[in-house]
This record gives sequence, C-alpha cells and structure tokens, in this order.
Amino acid sequence: MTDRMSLPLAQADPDVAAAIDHETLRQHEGLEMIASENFVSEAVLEAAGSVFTNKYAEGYPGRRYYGGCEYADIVENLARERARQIFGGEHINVQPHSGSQANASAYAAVLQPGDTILGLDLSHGGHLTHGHKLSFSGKLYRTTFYHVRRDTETIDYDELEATAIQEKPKVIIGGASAYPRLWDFARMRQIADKVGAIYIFDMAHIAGLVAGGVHPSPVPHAQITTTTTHKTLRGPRAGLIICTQDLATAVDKSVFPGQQGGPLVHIVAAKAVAFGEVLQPEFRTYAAQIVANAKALAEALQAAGFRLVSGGTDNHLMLVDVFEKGILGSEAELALGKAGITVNKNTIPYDTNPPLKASGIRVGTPALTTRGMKEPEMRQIAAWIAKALEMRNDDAALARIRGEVAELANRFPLYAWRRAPVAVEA
Ligand code: DSN
Repeated sequence: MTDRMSLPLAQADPDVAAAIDHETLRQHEGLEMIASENFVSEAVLEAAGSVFTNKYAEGYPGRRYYGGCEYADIVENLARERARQIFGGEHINVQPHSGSQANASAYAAVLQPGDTILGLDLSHGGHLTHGHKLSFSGKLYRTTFYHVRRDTETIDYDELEATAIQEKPKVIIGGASAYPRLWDFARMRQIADKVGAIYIFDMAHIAGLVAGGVHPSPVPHAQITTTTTHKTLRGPRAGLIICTQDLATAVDKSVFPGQQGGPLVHIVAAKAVAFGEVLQPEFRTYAAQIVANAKALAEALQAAGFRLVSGGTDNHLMLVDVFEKGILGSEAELALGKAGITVNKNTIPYDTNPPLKASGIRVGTPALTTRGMKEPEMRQIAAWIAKALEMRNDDAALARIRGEVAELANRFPLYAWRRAPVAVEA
C-alpha cells in the first residue's frame, strides 16, 4: 500500500475530517429530536466503517456470483438469524440499502407496473414511497390513498375499507413517518383479504418499539413487512424485509438482481451487530423508556398549552400543532434550531399551509433516550420548547436557551473519544 493510502483521515483529507469533527460535536451539543434519527453504538460504527466496504457479494449466502465471500456469508447469515429471532417471520432479506429500496423491492415482488397501491396520504402522516406522485411508487403504480379522520386524527379504517372495495388495490400498505398512534393490523389484513390485496406493512418508524415489546408487531398479520434499520431500531442506515415463505423467492429476486446489485456488506455487518444489541435485555428497557419519554414530553407540552395531533402519543413521536398558536412549522423549526433543539416542520392532517411551511413540528424521543435522558429531562425540554417558541424572534433569548441545552447535553456524553476539539474551529 502506498504511503498516502495509509494516512489517517485527518492528514489525508483535513476538510472532510473537519466536517466529521464538527458533525460529531453538533450531535453531542444539541438535542436531537428528529423522530427518525438515533445514535448507533461504537460497535455498529466500527462495523459500518470496516473493510467489508471493499467486498462485492452479489447473490445470497452460499449462492454468490463472486469468490471470497466466506466472511460476507458469515455476517449476512448472522444478520438474518438475529433479525428472525427479533421479529419472527418466515423469511428475511437483510440486503436492502434503504427503506425506500425495501419498499421498491416489496412492491416489485408482488405488483406489475400500473397495478394499484392503497397507502396512507403523505400529508396525513404517510411516506413518499407509499404512492406519492413524485416518488417511484406514484410513477410506476396507480395509487390511491386513505386518511385520518378529521375528528380523532386517527386512521379512518372505514374509509380505507370503502376505498379498497372501490379501487380494488393489489397492495394495501400500512405504516407512516408521522403517525403517533397504534395501528389496527388485524383490521387492515381483514380488509386486504376481503379485496384480494397483499398487505404490506412498513414499520420503519416503530421497528425498535416492536423489537422491544412495547408496540404490537405487524409481522404476524402482513405478508410482507419492510423497515429501515436506523430509526428506533438503532442500527446502521439501511433496510430490511420480512415475508412469508411463499413470497421468499420473489422478494429475494426483487432485491437482487431486481433493484440492487451487490449488497453493502459493511452495512450488513453493522446490521448484524445492531441486531445483536437489540437481542440484549437492555434493549427492552431502552424501548420502554422511548415511549415513557414521549408520554412525559407530550404531557408537558400539553400542560404548556400546545395542541397535539390526535391528543397525544402511543409511540416515540408527537405532532405539535404550532399553527394553532399562530406559528408556522418552518418558523418553529428555525427558532428551535437556534436554541439547540433539532426537529422538523411537518404537515398536520388537513393542513392549510404548504409542506415547506407546514402547521406542525414532529418531535421524537429515540435519540435522546439513547443518551440516557429520562422523564425529568423531557419536562425540562418541553419548557425550553415552549420558551423558545414564545421568544422565537429574540435571538439573544434563543442563544441563552442554547447554552442551557449544551449544559444538559454535556451531562449525557456522546461519542466522547471521537470528538477532536483541537481540530474543530469556531
Ligand atoms: N425521512 C424519514 C423520516 O424522517 O421519517 C422517512 O423516510
């Protein structure tokens, strides 16, 4: 290997190294409350940064198109076995590079272009890949949507059933990126069976809660369950598919060679490590604390006068209707960012504002729970959120909150040895 190939990153590429240092510090100093984000362990980071990034391994364990796959087989088999222990299910595919590619593969396994999908409307909490017209799912397939009720802001299963009977979809997909309540998996499967549709459930947001036993599982109900692995599940950024045995060959072919070439073996290895962590008893405690923290945060925000979509939360996230107080979601996101609290603006059901402004913010607890924060910290954070939104046009007040936030963050260290303050310029 040449000398240059052996240099540590800080010497080989100081610009990228500095950006990584800054990002490490940013993650440490702020309060990460984007509901879909989390912090992986050092072990997962190490596997994700391992020499498996060098390896091609098209195919599946024992049936590869390249030589030298004996260790790739070991990590892929470990990931599959551990995922099976966590979620059950008859067949597991751990190769999807992302949740979107897991969904693309799931659809392609059971649909032809032009077939109909019935999914939750994006503006009611759904996901781009559940049929939105700007996504492959809305371009390749005919799409139709179900919604939440105006009064309860929970899924309208009667509307879903009526639409299914009328539109005769080949796939009904459940799952959401911004829905704070439990799902009725049995009812959805019943509707799917009634109209002869395949029931797919995308559990990306709640997978860690399902794994930790604090949320019912869709796996016994859905013919195909998809997920990302990096949200509540706290693994590397990637996807996963669980399906019934009769769909195993179609799903495997759909992932490779249908949607992807070689798997990202370093990420598959990191999934194996993360799934090993999920199998430890501590993960159940972690999952329970995510939900307890969300409840504490929701109650404190309500006590501070905020309206929450659907009146609260059953899972890891909540949607705060800030427009009810005359604040746009985009303004709230900006003000909270200045105060060191990272959230995203989010449409609320029947929103009268466009998505880039939105009437709500989505707030989640998985990442802060990983740092060890509990209910008292959630109540403190709710007070800061209320104060920051009230003082949203006062940069000095927001900077003061940011200082208090940093003090709290310092009490819950993150990646301490990875931070290189010397390399980080102000
Ligand atoms: N971007 C993810 C989320 O934030 O929910 C969904 O893909």
